Amino acid sequence: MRGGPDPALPVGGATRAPRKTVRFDVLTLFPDFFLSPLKISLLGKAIEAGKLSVFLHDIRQWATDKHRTVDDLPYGGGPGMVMKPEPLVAALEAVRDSSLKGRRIYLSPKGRHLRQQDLKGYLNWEQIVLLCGRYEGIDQRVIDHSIDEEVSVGDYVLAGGEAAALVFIEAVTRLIPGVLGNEGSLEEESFTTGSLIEYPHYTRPEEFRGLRVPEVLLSGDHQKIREWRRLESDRLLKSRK
Ligand code: JAH
Repeated sequence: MRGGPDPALPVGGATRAPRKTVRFDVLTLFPDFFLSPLKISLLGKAIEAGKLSVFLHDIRQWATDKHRTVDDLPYGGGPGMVMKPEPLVAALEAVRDSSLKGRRIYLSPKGRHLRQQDLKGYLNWEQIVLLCGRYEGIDQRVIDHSIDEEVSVGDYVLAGGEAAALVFIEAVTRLIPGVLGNEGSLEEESFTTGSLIEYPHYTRPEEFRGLRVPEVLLSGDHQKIREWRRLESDRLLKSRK
C-alpha cells in the first residue's frame, strides 16, 4: 500500500524512455545487395524490433531517358564511366524527408575515415541518406552541392559504395540502445579497456590440439583476469602498426 502519487509515474502516457530509432535511405543501383544482410542477425533483429528502418531505392528510377542511363564518359578522358548528376540529385531530393533532421552521406575512399568514436553522433540524426556510387564514382558537383559528408570505411577501392554502406549501417546499428541485448558488451568495449583493441578470447575445450587456454583464465581470480586482459590488449595495441 502506498500513500500519495508515485513521482516515478510517467506523465503524458509514455511508458518507456524515448526510443531511439534510426532511419536509413540507401540510394544504389543494386538494392538486392542489401537483402540478406538486412534479414539476418543483428540488423534483421533491429529492424524487427522497430529500432532500425532501412529503405532501399534503385537510383535507376530517377533516370529519365529510354535506356534509363545513369552513367557517362568522364570529361577529360580516362578509364571507365562516371555516374551522371541528374538522377543522383533527383534521387537525393526525392527520398529526403524535410520533416526529419537528416544527413546525406556519400561513401567513398576519399572521405573522412569513419571511427568508433564518431558513430554515436549518427544516432542523433532522424534520417541518414547513404549514396552508393559505382563505376569510377560520381560527378563531383553532386558531392559539392547535395552531399553533407563524404565517409570512407577504409583505404581501399571497392567496386562500389554498397559494401561500405553496409559497414556503416551495421556499425551504427549496434549502438542503438537495446539492440545489442547484452548492453555490457558496449560498456566493456570502450570503458574497461579505454581502447578498441581487444584481448584474446578463449572458450572450451581447455586443451585444443595441444594448445592450452592461458592458466589465469581458469583461475577464477577476476582481479588477475582483468589485469591480464588489459596487459594483452595493451600489447596488441603496441604491436600493431
Ligand atoms: C568504389 C564508388 N571506403 C571504402 C570505399 C567506399 C566506396 C568506394 N570504394 C571504397 C567506391 C567505386 C565507386 C565508391
